[in-house]
Amino acid sequence: MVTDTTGRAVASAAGGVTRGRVIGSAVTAGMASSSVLNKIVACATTRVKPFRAGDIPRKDPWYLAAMTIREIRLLGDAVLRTETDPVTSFDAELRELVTDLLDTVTGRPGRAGVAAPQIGVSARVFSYAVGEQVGYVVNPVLTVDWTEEQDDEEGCLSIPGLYFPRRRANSASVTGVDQHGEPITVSGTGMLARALQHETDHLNGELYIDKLTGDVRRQALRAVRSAPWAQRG
Ligand code: NI
Repeated sequence: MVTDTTGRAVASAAGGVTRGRVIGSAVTAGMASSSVLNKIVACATTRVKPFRAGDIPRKDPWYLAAMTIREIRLLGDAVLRTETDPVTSFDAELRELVTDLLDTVTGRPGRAGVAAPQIGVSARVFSYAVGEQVGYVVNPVLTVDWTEEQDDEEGCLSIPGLYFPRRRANSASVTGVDQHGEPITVSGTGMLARALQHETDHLNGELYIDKLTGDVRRQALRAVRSAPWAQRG
């Protein structure tokens, strides 16, 4: 694969710019031949893993171009209704899943969380991105505090374009492990608490519309049925 360790040349080539630097090949600033560029573009459109410091993605433009933003499975896809398996192997496959979940949640604006089933993987892992709080949890166990409730509108990437008020605990905490099996805890209130509850539900095959009631539920079911993306099954 023709790239450097930062993925910078790949991103530049993908954007049609020829100032990329590629270690160990003929490409130097301003000299990219079309054949080499073709190779670089081919890499960019298949799969390129950029350098990453820690688990939090950098947001430079070149980095975004090299992210792996996975396609989101939509309501009607059986994987969303399947209870996920706990992660037991803390291997390269898990690291790739974690990277993809982080890329997929941070690579588009307005995303608060992505659960593994939403990218077609039936494993107990989700990522979240609420304000400055970005991360992931493997094998999460949810604890909620119903002392205060919230009833704001909620949405889901797998049910695109629709939002309905959904009652949630205002405070939630998730314990689990990181990609190396080390214990981690994520706690929050408001939007983060909502995201932790929503994403853990995904891992149990549950979607937020399942627990709507009354008129809101009827509205939601009607809207889902007539949504342009709805899969009939
Ligand atoms: Ni969702």
